[in-house]
Amino acid sequence: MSATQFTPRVFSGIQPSGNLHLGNYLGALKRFADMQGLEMETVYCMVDMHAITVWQDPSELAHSTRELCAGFIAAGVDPEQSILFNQSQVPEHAQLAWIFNCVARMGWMQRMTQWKDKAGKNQQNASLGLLAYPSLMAADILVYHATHVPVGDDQKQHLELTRDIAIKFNNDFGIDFFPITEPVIEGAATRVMSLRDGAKKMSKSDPSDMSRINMTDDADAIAKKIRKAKTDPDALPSDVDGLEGRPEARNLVNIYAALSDQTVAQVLSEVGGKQFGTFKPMLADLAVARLSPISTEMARLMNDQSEIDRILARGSERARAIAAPILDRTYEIVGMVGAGKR
Ligand code: AQP
Repeated sequence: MSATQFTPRVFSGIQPSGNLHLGNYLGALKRFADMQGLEMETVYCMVDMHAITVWQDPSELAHSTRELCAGFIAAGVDPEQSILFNQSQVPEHAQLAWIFNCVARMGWMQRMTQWKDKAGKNQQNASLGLLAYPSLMAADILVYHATHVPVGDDQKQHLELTRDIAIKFNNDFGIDFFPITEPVIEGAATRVMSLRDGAKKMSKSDPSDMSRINMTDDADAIAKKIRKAKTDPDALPSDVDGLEGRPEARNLVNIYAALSDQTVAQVLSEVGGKQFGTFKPMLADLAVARLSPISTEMARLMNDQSEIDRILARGSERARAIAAPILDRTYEIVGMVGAGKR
């Protein structure tokens, strides 16, 4: 069954694993806020159960979850218009993930790039949860029968696996029950790269803080990181083809385009021919103008943590109202006695 036969619904999530950065903002949060205007129900989640697939200090996990909630709201996600909650308060995610663990194949999980990158050479010591991560992600999406999933480019493979799980479940049980979800990977900044290495994705876990712009960085830190960002000696090109083979230049131009809501071609028509010594201060000013109000609002929201907890509890109730009947019907399809009586 294609996603078009279901009521359109958006789902996406972010791990509360600290160091929320510009890549998370441009690849995810900003787009989550924009999708609220598209007349689809929007469901957004702090995926704390994904975060613990690698070690998290308990008090830091709680802090990061609340800070991420503040980040969602400060970036424009309205907790009334959208359903905003943390994953562990909606047990249907884990319950459906178990069913999917029994549908998905080991080989599918072992092929995932993120598993290979994060487990590295030490696979025997990685958590079982890290291997099963994509199965929980499929459950996050499909427990809402979500049809559209806005994510950064790095999540493309996991979304393909979500589709494979839905197709296999539907085939195994001879029923068109789960939608075949559409990934929404669009815009100039679907893959924001490290400021220190244009071949590496900007990431929360990069040991170098200079590699990323954190959403909590102040204006001085943002300007310093952009000033010190790795570049090449040439001037900026005037057309998109001129960025070929220049990953660091491409990255900074992509960031400028995404922050200013322009295409890369529009940006290059404005800045083509300029040296980085001129372009970097322009980018720093733009980044500060866009991010400072967000970090200020995040800090304000973090002053009232009981309000954040209330928002998450209310969002979880609303999420469960959608997820519980879908899980119940799944149990019924699978043949679990007692399903359908809740
Ligand atoms: N660099 C990025 N560019 C564009 N989008 C990005 N996303 C992450 N990094 C970039 C998008 O942010 C959303 C949430 O991602 P996540 O919470 O699953 O975290 P992640 O992808 O694991 O983020 P990191 O920073 O890369 O964390 P670590 O270092 O722990 O692996 C997703 O939509 C993702 O695509």
